[in-house]
Amino acid sequence: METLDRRDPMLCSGHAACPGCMEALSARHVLARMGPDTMAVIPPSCMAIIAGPQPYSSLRIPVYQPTLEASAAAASGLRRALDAQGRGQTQVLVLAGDGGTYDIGLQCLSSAAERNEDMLYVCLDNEGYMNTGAQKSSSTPHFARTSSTPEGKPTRKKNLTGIMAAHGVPYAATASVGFLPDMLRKIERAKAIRGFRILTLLVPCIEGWGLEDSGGMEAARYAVECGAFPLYEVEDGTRYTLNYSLRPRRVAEYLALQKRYRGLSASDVDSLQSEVDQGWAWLMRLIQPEDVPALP
Ligand SMILES: Cc1ncc(C[n+]2csc(CCOP(=O)(O)OP(=O)(O)O)c2C)c(N)n1
Ligand code: SF4
Ligand SMILES: [Mg+2]
Repeated sequence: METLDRRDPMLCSGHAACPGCMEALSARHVLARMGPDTMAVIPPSCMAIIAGPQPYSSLRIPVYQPTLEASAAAASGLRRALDAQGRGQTQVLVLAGDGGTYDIGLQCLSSAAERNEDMLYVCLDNEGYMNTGAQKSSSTPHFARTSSTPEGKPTRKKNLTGIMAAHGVPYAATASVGFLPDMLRKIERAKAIRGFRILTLLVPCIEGWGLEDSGGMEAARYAVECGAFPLYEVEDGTRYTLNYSLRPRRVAEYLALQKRYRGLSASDVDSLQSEVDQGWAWLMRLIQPEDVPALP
């Protein structure tokens, strides 16, 4: 499947991501699908490092770097300015990390969603404050070791997609570069909708998760396959659709790929499995029966 224009990429090579980074790969696909008539808003994050400073930006489109807490407000202002110039067709795309989304930017994200601002907000969720040394965020999963929770995070990961769907926004979805056709379809779908849209992409972090340089794609697939990161989409806050209904792996297999869970006790592994099972059961209660894809 040819998905990227290699002759004229929107994210150029030579950028500053770690080798094997799933965030750069995910962003490259998002940008390729959004096309050149797009303006990006990128708060402080690994993505801001990957984009780099002007005039050396690795992106072929204009980039506005606001403060960490202000992405959705900055994107709202950009949207209004473009509309005032008669450029309603230009897409406003936020590429923000989980710290800037689940935590520090949540207030203005919620406000922008409530106003149904016309933007695509993409959360590049690597489950921690990675570019400042892998501290925990409220997206970090239970028990994961970070530089600020060296004995393991004592609380669970926040359910961002559930929170954003509860705003009744036109489109909220999860996606993963490990399931590329599904992710590309969701980008296209979100691009075609007007109003507030949010995609949360799980991006395994080589450094912060303690993965092999070549291990990002495997972790991206295992996260979905064990049910820790279900693929689903929500329209207008009410219609939930599950996009991958299988669960061929145990959570333990996913944890074993990552050094951030090294030495986890068997009872903690069981607890995590139960939490993932509870999250899955919550989702199943919201899915309309006809939306569950048949097992192949
Ligand atoms: C209000 C505020 N607090 C802290 C910082 C320092 N800071 C810059 S980037 C960053 C980490 C952001 O984490 P995340 O949004 O998850 O992006 P990632 O680095 O993981 O890609 C922090 C804490 C800041 N710029 N502004
Ligand atoms: S720290 Fe993680 S997310 Fe950031 S560039 Fe490196 S691998 Fe990518
Ligand atoms: Mg992060």
